[in-house]
Amino acid sequence: MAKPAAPDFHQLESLGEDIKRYVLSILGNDLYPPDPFRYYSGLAYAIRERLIRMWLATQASYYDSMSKRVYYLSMEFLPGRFLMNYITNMGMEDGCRQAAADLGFSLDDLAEEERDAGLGNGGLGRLASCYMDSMATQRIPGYGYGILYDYGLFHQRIVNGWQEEEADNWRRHGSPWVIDRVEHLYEVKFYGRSEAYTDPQGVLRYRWAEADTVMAMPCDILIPGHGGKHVTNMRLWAAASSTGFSLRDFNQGDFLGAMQSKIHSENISKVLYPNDEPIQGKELRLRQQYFLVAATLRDIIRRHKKSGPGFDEFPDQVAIQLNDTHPTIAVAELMRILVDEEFLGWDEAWAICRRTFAYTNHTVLPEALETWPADLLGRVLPRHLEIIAEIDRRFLLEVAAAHPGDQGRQNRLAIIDPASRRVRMAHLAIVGSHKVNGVARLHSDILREKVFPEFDALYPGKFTNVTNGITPRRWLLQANPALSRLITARIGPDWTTDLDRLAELLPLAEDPDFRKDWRAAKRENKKRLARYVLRKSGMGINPDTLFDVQVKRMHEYKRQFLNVLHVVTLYNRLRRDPHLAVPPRTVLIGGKAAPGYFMAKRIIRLITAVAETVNADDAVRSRLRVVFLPNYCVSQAEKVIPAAELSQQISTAGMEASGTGNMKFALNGALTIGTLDGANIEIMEAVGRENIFIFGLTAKEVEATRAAGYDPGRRVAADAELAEALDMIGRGYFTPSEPDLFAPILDNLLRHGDYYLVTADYRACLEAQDAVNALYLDPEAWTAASIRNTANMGFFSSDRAVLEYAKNIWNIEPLGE
Ligand code: GLS
Repeated sequence: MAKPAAPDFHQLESLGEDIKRYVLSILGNDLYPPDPFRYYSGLAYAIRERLIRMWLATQASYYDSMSKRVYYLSMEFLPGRFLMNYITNMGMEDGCRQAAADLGFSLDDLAEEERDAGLGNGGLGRLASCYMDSMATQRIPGYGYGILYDYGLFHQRIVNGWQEEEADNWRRHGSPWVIDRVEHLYEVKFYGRSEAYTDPQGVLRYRWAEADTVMAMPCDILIPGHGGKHVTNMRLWAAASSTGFSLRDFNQGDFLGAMQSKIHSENISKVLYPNDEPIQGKELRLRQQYFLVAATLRDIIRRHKKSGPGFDEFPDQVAIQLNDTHPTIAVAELMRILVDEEFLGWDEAWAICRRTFAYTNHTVLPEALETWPADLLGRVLPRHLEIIAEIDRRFLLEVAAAHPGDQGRQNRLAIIDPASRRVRMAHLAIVGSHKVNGVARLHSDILREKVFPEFDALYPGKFTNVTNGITPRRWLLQANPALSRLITARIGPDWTTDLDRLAELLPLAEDPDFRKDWRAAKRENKKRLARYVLRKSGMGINPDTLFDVQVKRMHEYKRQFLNVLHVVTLYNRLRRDPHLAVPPRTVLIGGKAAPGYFMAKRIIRLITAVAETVNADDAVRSRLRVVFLPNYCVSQAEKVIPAAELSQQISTAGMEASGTGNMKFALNGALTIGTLDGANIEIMEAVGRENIFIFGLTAKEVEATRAAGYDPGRRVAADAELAEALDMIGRGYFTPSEPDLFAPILDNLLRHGDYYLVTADYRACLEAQDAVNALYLDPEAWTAASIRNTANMGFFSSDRAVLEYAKNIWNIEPLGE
């Protein structure tokens, strides 16, 4: 029998009618007056329907192939907006533009109606979303698992120059992308106690008694791969009270008490924690972590049992990737399920665990390496603490066997720190996994050599590197239509799924016509950004200036302050010499500070103060402008990055694990000014030393400088421009009515040793900026360097990264067509 023709899931002909039908039937709205939000929603539902059909087909093919799957466990995903991503990945852009136009709208305006899904803090969550896109595109059978927070990362407003936080109620108007699966609820337990009992065979066993329960409801968000044939999903859990499901409490007459406990339960998925000061003491955060893990493992095991094989084959069917230490309690949970519920022996269960889990470390900042007080963990998860203690006991026997008599080593490696009685989640993750990876070569080296050297010695080969990547679909194809069109016109469309193909652009760097087109694309993006800035802040910026951009979370190690010192120095130079031979510049800075991070918030205030002064000064008016972009988020990044010409990646070397913004900028043809930190090093190797501005201390020099007892005072005394800039900031030049506002920043620098070595790298940074100016004054040479940046970024595709994970860590083959 002939194979039936593949169904056309896209069905563009009926799109316009479908949109109208959804406005009426789902939203319950009139078609008139034509409100853009309604039509955005109608379009979204029409796309959703097509996507669901394709997703069902993909899932059926997974079952048919019985393939091993990967589960990417992450407390954060940062997808941003979905609509345009779905449309581009499904190849429906032209059809949707037409349908929108027929209804009297522009597709871009409809897309602007969508609120970002901001369920992550920054790079770590965005990386998870890029990996989802790449797994779907590369046909790696896998799922993302996370939490459906009601409130994502806060919305940032700038009021009188200061950051203010507002709740991000992103689903207030509903979200067409979230598919609630009310029929698949799981129970998750907390508190209670661990109870020993003897089973009928006389074996001593444990069970979890008198626990509270919360329900976990799965909500799916679909992820189409590029080309639209393969659709996967992330499953995000929402907490629901068990009270709503068993009426026992109500029937006993305690209505308000029951409601109280309902609220308590539902709090679990209420809000994403900003990566603030220590969150380790926060019980709710621990409950969130366990909530994700418990519900996810139930789902994985359900699927595993459905497909047939026993538990000894579990690691051949299941790979679980721990995205940072946040979901590490999964190690103890899988042990609990296998030993207490499936009655496997400890050793057998432990072997399964280790073969199943792998752990990605994303930071070496000591405050981010999670530890939980053992008594808190034991109260919330009593049986898990016992299991962790047993894992620890057995592990320390291993350590003792390898290094007899070395008690110090045992104490350093212990999972439960004997001195503080805190559970070191990174140690649990390392011990319970078969692979541990860092996210850029330097970072992975630092993990092995500095952070976990004794683990590396104990487990040779366990530590490895997978340099991060970004999806070219969102970060070039979708975000930068002008450049994408130009690239595709020259080398064809295959670069979107095979980014190494961009290397075919290299010879075109020598072609003056191509350079002209390249500049025109950049200029179009700069104009688009200028319109956006005008709309959002009422401020005009000139597209014929150098767009110098630093957008990322505010943190001292990322050194936005060093950027400010450059701005102030440039300002001083321009005031002294209005004819200075430098290109006019627009400096754009954006980023959120954690709500409790005093210093980061003050640096935002400093940026806004410098901006006010500089922008009001007629003496430099056409030469220098400074803009703070409020509420940096994924959808804003999509406008900012394609317009950037200079990308600031200037962290203190050794402190930025990888960075991924650095990759997005370079892919879009911005030149990087940066330190030898994180993935900047690999970017430099890829694009060529002459196409990037590298400055400052290396990671090794940073270490040596700190060890030798760095004296910022001497450095400042020897550098008149630096002294002048610091003096202006310190004595209130930019905030005359509050002259002491920035004293804490200067104190940190001058009295507390300048831990982030801003003063140490200042002069080198300025020299690098001189080189930037010189090159920018030669537009042909600048453009050629810009083309070479884009052309050499193939390695940084997240397709490459997930294929490396699949081969070296998950042991999974991509599915065939
Ligand atoms: C981070 C690092 O700080 C970034 O350098 C890295 O690019 C990112 C993804 O690996 O992970 N770690 C973290 O806790 N937040 C991050 O953005």
